[in-house]
Amino acid sequence: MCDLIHFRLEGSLALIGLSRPPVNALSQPLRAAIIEACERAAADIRVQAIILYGEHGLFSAGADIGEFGTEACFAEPDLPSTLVRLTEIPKPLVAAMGKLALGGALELALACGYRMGEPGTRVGLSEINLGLLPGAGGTQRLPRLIGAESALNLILSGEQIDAERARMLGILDRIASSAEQLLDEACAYANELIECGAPARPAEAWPKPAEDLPDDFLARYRAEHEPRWKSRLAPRLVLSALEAACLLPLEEGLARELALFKQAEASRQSKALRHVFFAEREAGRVPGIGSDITPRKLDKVAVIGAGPLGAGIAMSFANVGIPVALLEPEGGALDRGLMQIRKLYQASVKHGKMSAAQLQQRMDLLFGTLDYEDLADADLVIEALCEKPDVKRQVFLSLEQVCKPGAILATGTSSLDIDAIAASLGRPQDVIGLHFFSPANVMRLVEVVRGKATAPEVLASAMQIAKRIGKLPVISGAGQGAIGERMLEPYAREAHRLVLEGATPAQVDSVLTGLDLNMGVFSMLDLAGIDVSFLTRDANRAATAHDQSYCCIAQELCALGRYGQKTGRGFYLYEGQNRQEDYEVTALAEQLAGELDVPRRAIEDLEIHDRCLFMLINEGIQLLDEGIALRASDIDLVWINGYGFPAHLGGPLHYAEQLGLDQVLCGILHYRQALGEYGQMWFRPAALLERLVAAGKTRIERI
Ligand code: 3H9
Repeated sequence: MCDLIHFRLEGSLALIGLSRPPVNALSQPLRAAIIEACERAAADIRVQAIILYGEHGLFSAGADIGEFGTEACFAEPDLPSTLVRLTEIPKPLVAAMGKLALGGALELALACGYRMGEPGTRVGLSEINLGLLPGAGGTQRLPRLIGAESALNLILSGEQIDAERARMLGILDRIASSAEQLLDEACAYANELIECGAPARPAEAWPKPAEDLPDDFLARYRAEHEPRWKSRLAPRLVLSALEAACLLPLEEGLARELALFKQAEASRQSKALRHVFFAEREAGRVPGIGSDITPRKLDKVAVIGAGPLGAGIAMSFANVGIPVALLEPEGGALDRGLMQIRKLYQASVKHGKMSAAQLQQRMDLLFGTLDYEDLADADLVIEALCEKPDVKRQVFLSLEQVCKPGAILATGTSSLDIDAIAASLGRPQDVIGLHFFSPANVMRLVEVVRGKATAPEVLASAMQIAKRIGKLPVISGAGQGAIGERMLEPYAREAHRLVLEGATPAQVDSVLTGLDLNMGVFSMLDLAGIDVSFLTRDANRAATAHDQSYCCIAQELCALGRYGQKTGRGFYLYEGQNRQEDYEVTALAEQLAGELDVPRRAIEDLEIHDRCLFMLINEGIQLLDEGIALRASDIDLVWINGYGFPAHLGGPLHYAEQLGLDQVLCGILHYRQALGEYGQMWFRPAALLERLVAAGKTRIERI
């Protein structure tokens, strides 16, 4: 038997251990080995029951994602037929599911007649996160086990549920007393099955999965949920597969599921989401930071600034049990910040997401202070104040005086150059940027900004602590803003200019949300505060002074005190939850265009798409060329997780590859000509884009 399987006999039992670290992904060789082992056990007259388990504890993370899009995915034996073969074995199969059974792994367990977990086991059909649907029987066998409605919810959410919930739903028959006991207790279970003459597979709990549901259940479900799916394909295919489970015999349902799975696997959306999956794993690898670098111990954290951003950051640490000092120079603001945190936790208690005792534990970890001296023993200090260079400089000078040697001094700046901050201090090696996104207790992304002098172990520590608090850290080089803000600048500039030339904010936003972005530029600016982006622009005024039209509408709105949602008026008018177009903004655009001699015209949606997106993409490619971003995929992660770019488009640079790099270059050159002086000013293709197209490359990489 090959290395991928450990096979042994114990009395009347055959024990088949999957051994393909790290996660027993069900690649073609492992599938072949599973069939071979199961058939050997089936043919052995001494064997009366078979146990499948994970040799190193973990059961399996499902199909091998690296095989999708390649011939290996359906190379014989493919997963669907492997599992059909297992269901035909006339002896009871018990899946002993240690730690994790996701996607195809849960389908493997569903092909076994009996299933057992341990207290820490998590199970789920997570294919939807990869733009797929379960393709090896999950959409057909799960509804027959737990009913159509529960199965649909599990498949569409991609949620991983714990062992107890899996048992309540009927996915697990039993839970072992501990992870260590799982295999022994699975053997005992199998022996019981033999003793009582249990069939190889028990009767289906839900032979008619939709029996207790109204006839129009699926149609209503679709009507209710479809708006949230936007243009995603996979949820729609899941519904079709569930419909098959409800209407067709198993064999026909499996055939239908397979056809739908193949459609999803071949789709651009799934390709994009698979790109995102591997991008997330890649982002954690930092050239030059290997296992020889020991991160510093970070047990005590301090956050400066109790505004919404600082409060959210403080909560992220308290949520994982790390004590946090929250400093605010003004007592009233500190009280408001702490109160806000309590309110957010109270809302979680109300929604059943945490207990009152947990709320208190977290509040006990938060310590409000007005005094810098209280930060003397902090291992990591994160400044989260407004984007005013002088304020930040002053804060860092204070920190330098009070913080112990070796403490990491982090700035949460989105737009200032951290090298300039570090240069004014005597310990620049301890300075780093940690750019959180609001609301920081919810948003996953943290840009970890590496200054020229940042010590490798400071970088390693920052990456480690960000992961510890459940964030996705992405490394960026320093400059006027990190990856996200640098790209936001030309994208937002173009949106503003389009309004000056004749588009409306609502038209621009609807083109962007039509692409499935969470928000358009102007809704985003209104939410974040036009005054906040004013400060960012102000810090970078010299670089844009040659263009008088540069974001001039936002400048005027700011001067009028129209800061966005918080003042009830910005690019839009707000009344309670309602947002309306504001014709005064159009009038303002007309007036400014007249003053600046910018001709106004009707603007096509395609032009809005191309100008905003091509400028975004071009800046991303430029950042890669400058080495600010380590990888194109890091840029995609920043925009997906920080700016609401749809993951099923794979991020802006993956999207550019789908559009065709030559098309993007062609578009930029077109507008460089078509927009006259303005085009000459801003539509300059990144040198790397030109090199990539000249070299006939279709992927974005540094060359
Ligand atoms: C499916 O099953 C389709 C079927 O219905 C039908 C088929 C016909 N494949 O994340 P980590 C690698 S769709 C290949 O860093 P963690 C991962 O790349 C599949 N590789 O660790 C990494 O490699 P590296 C449904 C995989 O502890 C290493 O394992 N399944 C797979 O934070 C460690 O991973 C899923 O969607 C895989 N399936 O998280 C599960 N899984 O070290 C996807 C992991 O070289 N996986 N790797 O970078 C996960 O959610 C997480 O990886 C997991 C571990 C929770 C398992």
